[in-house]
Amino acid sequence: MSNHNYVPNNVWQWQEGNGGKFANINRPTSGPRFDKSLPQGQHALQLYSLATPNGVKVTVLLEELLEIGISAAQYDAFTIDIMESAQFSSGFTAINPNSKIPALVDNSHTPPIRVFESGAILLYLAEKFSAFLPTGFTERTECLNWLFWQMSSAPILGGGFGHLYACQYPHPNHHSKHTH
Ligand SMILES: N[C@@H](CCC(=O)N[C@@H](CS)C(=O)NCC(=O)O)C(=O)O
Repeated sequence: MSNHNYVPNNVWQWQEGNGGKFANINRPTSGPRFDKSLPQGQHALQLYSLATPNGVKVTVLLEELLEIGISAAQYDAFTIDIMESAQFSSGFTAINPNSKIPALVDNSHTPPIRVFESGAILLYLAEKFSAFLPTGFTERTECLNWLFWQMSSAPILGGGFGHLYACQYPHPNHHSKHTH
């Protein structure tokens, strides 16, 4: 939608029908919108996710950990259907108040540890299993450089750019009469 006369409010008031699919369902408040607990499997690691680029980062790492023989990385994976608003259930918001997949629960701790944000989950798993994160100070720093790069810059170069360009901002040709 092209709307270059848009002036942001000082305080964002959520209004129904204010944009695309996810602009409509995201609100300036967090917390559960309905009561439903999460399913739980048999392994210590419980993953609540979906096969989106943010979601698959975590399953790729879990599978790589299993591949190098770390059997404690076995996990149960449950689909959170974000198109059906499953991210707003009481169970899911308890493990990620920001209502975004992926989210992980580690039941090998008492009380269980919740982890959200795909980058935080990657770091958590790498540290938990002492794998794929270099221990040398210099190498660890370089690895974290790229971890934070992929969290912040990569989405803007990839899907984020397309999403914002197509959905949020006016087409550049609408900006100025002087566009070639
Ligand atoms: N920075 C977050 C982004 C997660 C994210 O944007 N997840 C999307 C799917 S890829 C989502 O759950 N969207 C649901 C919504 O916006 O309601 C991360 O890396 O974990």
